[in-house]
Formats: sequence, C-alpha cells, structure tokens
Amino acid sequence: MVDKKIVGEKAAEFVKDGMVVGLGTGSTVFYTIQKLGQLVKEGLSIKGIPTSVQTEELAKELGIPLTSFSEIESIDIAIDGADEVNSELELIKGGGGALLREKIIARAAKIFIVVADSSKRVEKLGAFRLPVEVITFGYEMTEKHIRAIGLVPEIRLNGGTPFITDNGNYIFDCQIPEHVQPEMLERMLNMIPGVVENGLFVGMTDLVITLDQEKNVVML
Ligand code: ABF
Repeated sequence: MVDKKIVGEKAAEFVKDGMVVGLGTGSTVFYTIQKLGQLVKEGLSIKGIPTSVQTEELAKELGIPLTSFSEIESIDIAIDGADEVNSELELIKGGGGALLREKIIARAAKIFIVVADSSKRVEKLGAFRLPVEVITFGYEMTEKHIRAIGLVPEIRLNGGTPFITDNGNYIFDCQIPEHVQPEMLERMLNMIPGVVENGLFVGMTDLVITLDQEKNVVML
C-alpha cells in the first residue's frame, strides 16, 4: 500500500493547471486521484474524465470537476494503473474490469502515464490472465472463437453470476499462449465478432512511474 501511495502521488506532479485529465481506475491511481482532490482544494483548476463509475464517484466525493467527451477536444494527460508492465512498456490491464473505458481514454490522451509498483513489472506478459470484454449476446460463441486462436478463457464471476462491466458486458479472463506478440494478439482478439476490447495496451504508454528495489521512484 505504501508503494502504491508513493507512485500514485508522484504522478499527480505531472498534472498542471488547466489540464483535462483522464482518471484511471484501481488501487494505485486511487492515490493520484486523492492527491489531485487535495490540489484542487488548494486552487488547481483541472477537469477530470473518469474511466469507471467507481472513479467517477471518487472524483465527485473529492470535489474534482468532471467533463465528458461531448465537451472536450482532447485529453492532456491520462494516469492509470496496470496489472502487468514489461520492459517495452506494454501492459495487461483490466483486472478491475474497466479496460474498455481505460483504453478509450488512454488512446485519446496526449500523454499516458502508468503508475505501477514493482510487483507489476514482468519480463513477459501473461502470468496475469488477459481480460477480454465481450458483449453478452452470443458470448458462448465468442468464447469458442477466443479458444480457437489459442487462448484459454474463463468467464469472470461475481458471487456466482457473470461480472458485468460498466458498459453492460461480460469479461473473459484468458490464459495466453507462451510465445505470442502482444501487438498481434491485441489485433487478433479485436477482430473476433463479440469482442469489444481486450486488456493489452501496446504502444500507448509514454511513462511508467514505479519503484526500484531500494524503493526509490524510477521513471521508465
Ligand atoms: C486498473 O487498475 C486496471 O486496469 C488494473 O486492473 C488495475 C491496476 O491495479 P491496482 O489496483 O493494483 O492499481 O488500472
């Protein structure tokens, strides 16, 4: 928790007056959002655009003014967590179930910063199962198609029934093949009818804020 607080709060230093800020989801970016709430109370003027209902509620509680895509041309900076980060700054995201809105906002941002304690850094993506968001219609068939390209999907449950995302969809948590190029897999998955989005974020990250073994903040 202390590690998450250090990297989360560090990211808030990149937010400047007047910016539109993509607000991520999860327990690390929670500290970024808390810090931004404090800075807003001290006079910082920003507009937040949240990646989930959970973050929207948090931002409202903290008094961070919010905006939406109908009101803005672009996002100046987006800050979010990750489940895995490799040395190419490729990510697996979606453990919290918010990957679709997270990817829309990361893609729209001029600068995308990832906050990740050292436990998230991996040599190779895939120990964490890849979340894939699918529409509920025909999800049994979508599952077969995901299986056919070599993944092992399992529907995410919430107390015995399928977990429903903020967008009304299901999530399959998928084991991915050993030797697979993230960029290729990201594209292949999104070509399957019924797949809305997947948690591979390739070529999107500008900066990762993390800690080294001595707990110093490092930027990758
Ligand atoms: C979100 O928060 C998700 O994409 C990811 O699942 C999670 C990151 O984990 P943590 O809660 O540890 O920050 O960004």
